Amino acid sequence: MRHFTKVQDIGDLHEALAKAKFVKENPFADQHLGKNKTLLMIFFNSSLRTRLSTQKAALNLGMNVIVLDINSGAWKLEIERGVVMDGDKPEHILEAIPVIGSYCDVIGVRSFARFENKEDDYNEKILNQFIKYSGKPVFSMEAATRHPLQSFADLITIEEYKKSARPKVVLTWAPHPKALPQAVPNSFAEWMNATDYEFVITHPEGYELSSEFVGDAKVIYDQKEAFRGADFIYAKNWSAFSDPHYGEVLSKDMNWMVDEDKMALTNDAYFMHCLPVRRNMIVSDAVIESPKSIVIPEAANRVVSAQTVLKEILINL
Ligand code: AN0
Ligand code: CP
Repeated sequence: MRHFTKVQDIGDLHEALAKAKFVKENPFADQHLGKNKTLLMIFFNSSLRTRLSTQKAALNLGMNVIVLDINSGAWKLEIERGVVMDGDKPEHILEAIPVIGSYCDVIGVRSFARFENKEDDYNEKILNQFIKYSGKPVFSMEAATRHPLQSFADLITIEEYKKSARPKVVLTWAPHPKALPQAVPNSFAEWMNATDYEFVITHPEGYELSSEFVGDAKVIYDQKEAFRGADFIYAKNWSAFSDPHYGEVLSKDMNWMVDEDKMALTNDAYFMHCLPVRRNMIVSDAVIESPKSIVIPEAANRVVSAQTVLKEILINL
């Protein structure tokens, strides 16, 4: 594996899970792999988990780490080619990327959907320029359409907690005050569809995700019906994907919040969320604090997913 941006890049999922298990049980077994290798993480957006877990993963592998927050301290970057740069952006991404590439061996990029142009977002305009112009292996730390390190950690977590071979996993939309990207639900759906789990997506009408990601998942508009018999409830807000409402908030219907009454409809399901989560919007205090909430071990597994991916990239350098 050279670049990691989507589920297909990790190869066979059973093998990937076995590799993740080894990494979790032997976090310092591969310290030699990263010796004198530098990871550079570049953030166009905020982060708590991704920045800390990916840095920890790299340190476990013996790597050196550089972190660049584009919005605090770096020059503002022009993304479009052909513009007269007489505005507030002193540097072009076409110089910045190869310069960044010359300082490191592996690059992690966080670059959310910008909701300015759906095609640019869904063509991964920024991430793909790093792949094209940096000369280095690139991995996504949440890009416009996917968050594969999160989805891999989610899969690892479900494998650890599942009580049957084919658990019922339900991805549910939940309300949020601001427009959020579709990357987390897209990616979660992509990874769940690569397993043999029973996978259901529930959301209000108008919040349909791209069919590329929905795949063969069952879409149920009645949230309570979707929750019946679920083994895992995975909550997430996202903004509309469909035209002409791309990137818009169409509903803040609090009836979609995950609460104890709805969890009571499930098969004693575990509650998951990628975090950060807005309490009493997405999920009630009682549910997120309940013994069935596994959001903390889920977040802890972000070190495991990042280390498994970084190890594969280092092996293939
Ligand atoms: C981001 C999102 O919804 O994509 C990051 C989640 C990991 N969330 C927020 O911006 C709140
Ligand atoms: N889940 C996740 O990626 O969190 P951060 O945005 O804090 O990195």
